Amino acid sequence: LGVLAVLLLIVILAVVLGLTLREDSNDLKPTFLNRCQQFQVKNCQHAWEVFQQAYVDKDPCNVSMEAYDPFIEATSFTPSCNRMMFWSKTKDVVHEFTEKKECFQTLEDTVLGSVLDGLTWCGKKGSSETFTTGCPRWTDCINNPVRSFWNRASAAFANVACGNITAMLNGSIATPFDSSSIFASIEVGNLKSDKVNNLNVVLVTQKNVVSNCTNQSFENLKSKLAEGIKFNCKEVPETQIQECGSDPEKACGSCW
Ligand code: N1C
Repeated sequence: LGVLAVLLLIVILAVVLGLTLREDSNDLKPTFLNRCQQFQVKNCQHAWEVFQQAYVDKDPCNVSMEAYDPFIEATSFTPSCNRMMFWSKTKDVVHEFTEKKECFQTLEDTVLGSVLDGLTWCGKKGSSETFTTGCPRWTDCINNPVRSFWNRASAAFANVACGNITAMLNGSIATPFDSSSIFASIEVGNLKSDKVNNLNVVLVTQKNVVSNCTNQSFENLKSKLAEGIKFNCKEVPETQIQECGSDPEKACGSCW
């Protein structure tokens, strides 16, 4: 009886371990659905299926931005004018701030950006599966599923932007407006002058300030902005942004 009990225990352990490992090696779908359900989306299962169609059964270096068009349509959202926040090389400070204070909305605060933030995925030719390992990295090839997604989603976010918009850029690097970034190469060119009045750059500075608002790269930014969209820039210490985020008394408009 003792031997049987031990055998049974081993079988149970093996099954439990097997199930956990399986979920670990392919956890994109549950993560996607869980995050999707935090938003008022009617049909998250449908959104998942439309999303998958962009890259399954395809060479993972040959997925275009346009492949995500149906998914972008399925998750369309209403922009909150005057509250939209763009960023480049400032991901942590931006999200720490938007999480604490509901002054601004980044792409990751919408269902479209939230469901895939921080994740990696790809398909394979001849397979109907989604993989989360062995996928091309960001620079391995241009048309990889993750990069094409962020390019497409960012274009959609910028396309509907309206009112006064804000962008947090990094003052601790030599080129805060870097032409290879998504902000520079996709978002700025997709802003529409009939909807956007002002682009307010918040240049986040740390102890050692490397660039200020007179940085040469901002000339490049201004030249890429559609005529009619005004440009503003303000240098703001990172500590000031963090303090304002944690201070419930501070109004959104008085942070910088
Ligand atoms: O290339 P970036 O920044 O300029 O892209 C940031 C810009 C933001 O304004 C967002 O609206 O583009 C949008 N965006 C995301 O929302 C996003 N979430 C997560 C772009 N990239 C995003 N990621 C991941 O961050 C993505 O996988 C890529 O690798 C980085 C880009 O960050 P960056 O170079 O600081």
